[in-house]
Amino acid sequence: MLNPIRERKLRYLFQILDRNHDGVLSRQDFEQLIGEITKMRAWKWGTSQYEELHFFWMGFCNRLEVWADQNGDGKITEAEWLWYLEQMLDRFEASYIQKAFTNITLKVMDFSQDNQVSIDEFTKFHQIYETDIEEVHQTFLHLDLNKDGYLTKDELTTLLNEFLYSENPQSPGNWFWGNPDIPVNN
Ligand SMILES: [Ca+2]
Ligand SMILES: [Ca+2]
Ligand SMILES: [Ca+2]
Repeated sequence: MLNPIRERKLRYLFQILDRNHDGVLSRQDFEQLIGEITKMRAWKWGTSQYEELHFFWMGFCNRLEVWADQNGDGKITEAEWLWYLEQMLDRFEASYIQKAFTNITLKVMDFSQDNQVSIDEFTKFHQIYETDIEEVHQTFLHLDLNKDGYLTKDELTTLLNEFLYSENPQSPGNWFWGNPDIPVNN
């Protein structure tokens, strides 16, 4: 059984990934996500950045279709998502997925390509989600563990790990995808 704090975070992540808001995850959501990011970054089809982003998210989508979609209807329900993650996160492959995700996330947010994410870059990235600017700044302050004004790969690695595994309601990584206290719709 997933601890309630972890379950709440993973349900929150499900909602973020459900880009077309139809209550399930499907290829459409991942195609839309890739479209949103590549449009924002002006990454053209065929460039290495586009390929890497596409490879990660469609690879993740394929994985969900094979391992999480229990009834094979091409739609991952929230229950299937939680069932899959609970098992996958305890397996060794989880560390590979986390590493690939951290690398691609850093590239997506690092407009200046100096291998770290400033608050301006972070804000620019969150325009995709139309998140309130105050909320974005508050999120950044939680995530910037050493308070130097930048998110580094080490920080993102620690934060993602906390998001996925921490059962402590105070862990900064709970903020990885924004304010974790926003209620989850049913
Ligand atoms: Ca969807
Ligand atoms: Ca940067
Ligand atoms: Ca920092």
